[in-house]
Amino acid sequence: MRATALASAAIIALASHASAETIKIDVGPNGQFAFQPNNIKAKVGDVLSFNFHPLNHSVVMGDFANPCAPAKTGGFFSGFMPVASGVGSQTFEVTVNNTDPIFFYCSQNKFSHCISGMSGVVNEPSSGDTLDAYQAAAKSVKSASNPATVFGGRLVANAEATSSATTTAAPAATTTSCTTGNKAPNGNGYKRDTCSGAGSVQASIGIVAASLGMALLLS
Ligand SMILES: [Cu+2]
Repeated sequence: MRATALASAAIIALASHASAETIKIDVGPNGQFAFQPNNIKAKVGDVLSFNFHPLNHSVVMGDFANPCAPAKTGGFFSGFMPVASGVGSQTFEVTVNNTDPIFFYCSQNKFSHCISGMSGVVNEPSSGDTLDAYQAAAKSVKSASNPATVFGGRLVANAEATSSATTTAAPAATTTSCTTGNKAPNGNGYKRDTCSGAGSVQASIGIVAASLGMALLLS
């Protein structure tokens, strides 16, 4: 009996591993402030693939107890993904490590995305901490927030974007470097205009420092 149970467990583990799926979640499709689907069943090893639609959305893992705020421990943050048309040049992919409920939301405050219901859940409890309860509580939140930096997932070239986006292919590398550092805190607007700006600021500081060094040497 015990051996059979162990064997079954092993088979189930193998089977679930072998059948790990990528679950596509559209972020803001058709101009809606919503994730689609927003109530997902996932098993360990599955990958959540967030596919960004126009406007400037993000996805952040939160805790049920604090709607529209980042999870106190662990979690993930995609950064803001400005998309003019079609879908974003990169998806954000998060591997599911356990079957605990995962609440997630969009932290865009322009038009209050999370507060107006832009959130979702993976492995929703059957009662109590439900997505309905999360979204109801979100309505009384003043503003959404997100971590300072992108973490907890991978930015991956979006195959869906390559066919329609002739102009986004080249800037993709710039986007990648921005998301790891400078992009995140600047997400309240609809433009990602600070990435190159931040670089040039650093460059100017470098020049100032060099000039100071020169001045000191010369004095
Ligand atoms: Cu949003």
